[in-house]
Amino acid sequence: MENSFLKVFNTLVGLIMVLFLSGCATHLQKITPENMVFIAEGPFTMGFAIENDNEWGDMDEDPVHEVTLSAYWMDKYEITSADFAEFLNSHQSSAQQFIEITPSVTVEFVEGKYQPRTGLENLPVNRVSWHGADAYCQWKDKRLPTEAEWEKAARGIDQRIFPWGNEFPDNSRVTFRRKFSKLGFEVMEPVDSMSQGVSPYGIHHMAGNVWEWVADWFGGGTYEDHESKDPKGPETGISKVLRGGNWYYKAYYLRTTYRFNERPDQFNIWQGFRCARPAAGGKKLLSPLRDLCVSRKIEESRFFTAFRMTRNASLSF
Ligand SMILES: [Ca+2]
Repeated sequence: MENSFLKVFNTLVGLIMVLFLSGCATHLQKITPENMVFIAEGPFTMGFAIENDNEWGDMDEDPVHEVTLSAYWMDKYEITSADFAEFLNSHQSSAQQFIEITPSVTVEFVEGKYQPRTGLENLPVNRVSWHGADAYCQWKDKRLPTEAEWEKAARGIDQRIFPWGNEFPDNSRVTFRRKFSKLGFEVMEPVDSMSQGVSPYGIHHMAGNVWEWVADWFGGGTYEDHESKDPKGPETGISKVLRGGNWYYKAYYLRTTYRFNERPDQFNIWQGFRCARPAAGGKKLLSPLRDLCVSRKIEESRFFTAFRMTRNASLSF
């Protein structure tokens, strides 16, 4: 009798665990119709400790500090050539401020109309200025993420070095050390690909593919006297921040904390972006389960991922 009771009890406990874990999996994959991912209000650690044996990290990534962000939504994917062509066609009079069309751009201009190059519809748009990225996000009723929002979306709350964890990059996780002069558009991958390289929130290509514009002006000393709640960076500046590295760069630049910058009117082959949106008040109801599930995913990642970054690895950038 007692054994029967224990069997039933154990079965029920097992069933509850399965339901919980599958609930987490479903919840982690939950996205809005616009392919955005919810990131709950809360703190995370920003920056990189530059005093380390591998001599990784630049002065502007220091000091490491805690930042608390309000809840927000982040695009799960980089903006594609098809997305941006649609925007350009509705803003043709300003289009030349937003993108510079060359043979190495995934968008082309044919017979008075912008269109994605055939077969490249799901690749990221590239050679976009900051002004183009900013205008696109506003057109979608979104905005560029702040630098802090971008970094939290890339690394979560456990200070990981790359979006997938601390393992050294390879081309199964990230477009990495590829040359456009050799591979052409094959340096890039579709924006929804490489699921092994997603961030703790399931966001694709936070490392590699195209560098991503964010809202903030760049300041080398921004972290010295940072704001701890929803920081927005310097009030003005000369250049805007880009994050995440691109297909060409070495591991050092693919780190979640690396800060690049460029003038907002500059066009380069590797410039793309994604958008964010502040969360509406009611969405905070999702936070407790979300945090629990993300924490569980991070613990799994820690368990299964050995820290393989060696001193030799650091010599390869
Ligand atoms: Ca990217």
